Amino acid sequence: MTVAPPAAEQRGDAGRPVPPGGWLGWVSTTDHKRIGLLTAGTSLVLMLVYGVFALFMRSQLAQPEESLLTPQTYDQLFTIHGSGMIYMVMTPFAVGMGVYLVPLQIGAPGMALPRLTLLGYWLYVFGALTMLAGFATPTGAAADGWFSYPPMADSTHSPGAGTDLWIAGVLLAVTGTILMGWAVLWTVLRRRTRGMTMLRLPVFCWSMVATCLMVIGAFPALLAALVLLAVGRADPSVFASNVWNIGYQHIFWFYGHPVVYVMFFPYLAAVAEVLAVFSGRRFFGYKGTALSLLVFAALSMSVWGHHMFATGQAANDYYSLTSIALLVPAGVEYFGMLGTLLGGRLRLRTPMLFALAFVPQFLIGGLTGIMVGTPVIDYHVTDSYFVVAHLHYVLFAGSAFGLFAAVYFWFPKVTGVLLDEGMGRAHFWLLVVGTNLTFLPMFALGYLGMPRRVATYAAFDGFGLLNLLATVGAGFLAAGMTVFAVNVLWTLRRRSLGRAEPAGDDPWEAHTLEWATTSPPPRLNFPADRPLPPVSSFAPLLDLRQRGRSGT
Ligand code: HEM
Ligand SMILES: [Cu+2]
Repeated sequence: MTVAPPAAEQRGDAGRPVPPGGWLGWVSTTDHKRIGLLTAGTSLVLMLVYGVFALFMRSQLAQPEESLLTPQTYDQLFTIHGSGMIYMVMTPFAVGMGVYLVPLQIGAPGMALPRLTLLGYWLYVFGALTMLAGFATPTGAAADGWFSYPPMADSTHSPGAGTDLWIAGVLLAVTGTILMGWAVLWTVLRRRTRGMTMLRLPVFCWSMVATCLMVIGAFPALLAALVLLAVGRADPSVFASNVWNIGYQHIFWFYGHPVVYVMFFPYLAAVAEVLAVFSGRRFFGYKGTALSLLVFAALSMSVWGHHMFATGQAANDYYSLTSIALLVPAGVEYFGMLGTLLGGRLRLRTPMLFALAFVPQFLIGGLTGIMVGTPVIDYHVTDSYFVVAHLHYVLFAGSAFGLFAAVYFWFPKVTGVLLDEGMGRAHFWLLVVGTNLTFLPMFALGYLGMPRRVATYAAFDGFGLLNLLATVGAGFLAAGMTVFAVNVLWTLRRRSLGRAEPAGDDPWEAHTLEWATTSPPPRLNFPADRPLPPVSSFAPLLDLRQRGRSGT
């Protein structure tokens, strides 16, 4: 570990009292690095919890007429699994990465609005706990699926406290996410170092700008939907007519579609940074990608009705047109990634493996998204396993692979030591096999007509073999995630015993400013005795090396 030179304490935030040490120092910290780490760490722990729920579900579905779980338990598990993964894992981790990385990447000593960020973190933690508390009530946790549609979720059909706790939990956590989103956006706008114009922001920072704009623009709609649901549970007349049931869907999906990109941009951008660094090339198509992220964010608020084709209450032509228009910015981003790889000298370390797998796997998610965005196909596969396959290709085979690319890539920056490469590779291969074995058969299952959200199926349905394959795949996933957890804990343990080799400040020859400081960075991010390199592009460290090589 490197200790910050005392001079660093005097930069930028001079005069601020030195924070308390120990655990109190952590829970009350205004250091963006600690808040970012707390957020990311909490999300990873929750990912394992909700992952275990998925294993129970997959075991239940391994063969027809299985009775491991009651239908009631199954409903609770898929609801908390799905809503947990979305509200409490993939979204907060994405924003948490922003909290950690954005100030470092723009050369700032800290966040704008650090206390608001901390409040956001605590709202998120209490939200996650509140949602899980549903399991401790007599009627169990919420069981209405991650979008909690009325009338299913009203007090007549879902009388227990589980749904109320679910509403409160999501409300708290999402409020926290919104606060963090404001803080990250404000940081980009207000705290950039000299020379860091908006068009020199690293790709990851651009992804956070677009992400935070969506968080701020669309997430409040979810709060409105939740309030509507809570009011409707207290006063059943609200949902007595179909108007507000459909109204709820409109408001919900105004949030529900953009959140997909919130769980996509930061991971895509992490992948973009990894691809560039590990091919030794500048990211290709920078301006196009930055622009396409903004276009994407704007368009994202106009496509929500594609989740409602089957209701017959949304303008199909309009929504399928806007949905398919998303192909354009998505294509720009894909060309950026492929163009970066082309002609690069690839170094296949663990972060790069995850980034490379992200590219084709996410494509499967994206292309099947175009399919379900087309009403004629959607009518056939809606509410079937095809949708389950599609959403897991996007969120797991895609975003979660980006998440792991990010974890392996930035781990040495955060901790000063590298994760073990052997275990990293084992994790990677188990995940590649497991992901595709689990989720590919589900496309076929959906096509054959297996409905989603059913606790079991009959033997004569003929879904047995494909489900068995999917469950075997889940076993690979569980093994892979165990290796990952062991790798992290083992590496941190070795570090605290002083046995892990220091990674150095910039082990990957990276491009952006966070690698210009020590690993881990000092409290105010950049040692005062070490001037920041000049910023004349979005890859200042690469510029420095190239200038060094050409001798200028
Ligand atoms: C980042 C990781 C993941 C995310 C974001 C995610 C998200 C979701 C969502 C949103 C749902 C739908 C819940 C609903 O309909 O209300 C769901 C269902 C489900 N997921 Fe995941 N999931 C993830 C990982 C996994 C993994 C690794 C597995 C398998 C081992 C899995 C297995 C399932 C199963 C079995 C269902 C229930 C399907 C049904 O009955 O309709 N998920 N997930
Ligand atoms: Cu959508």
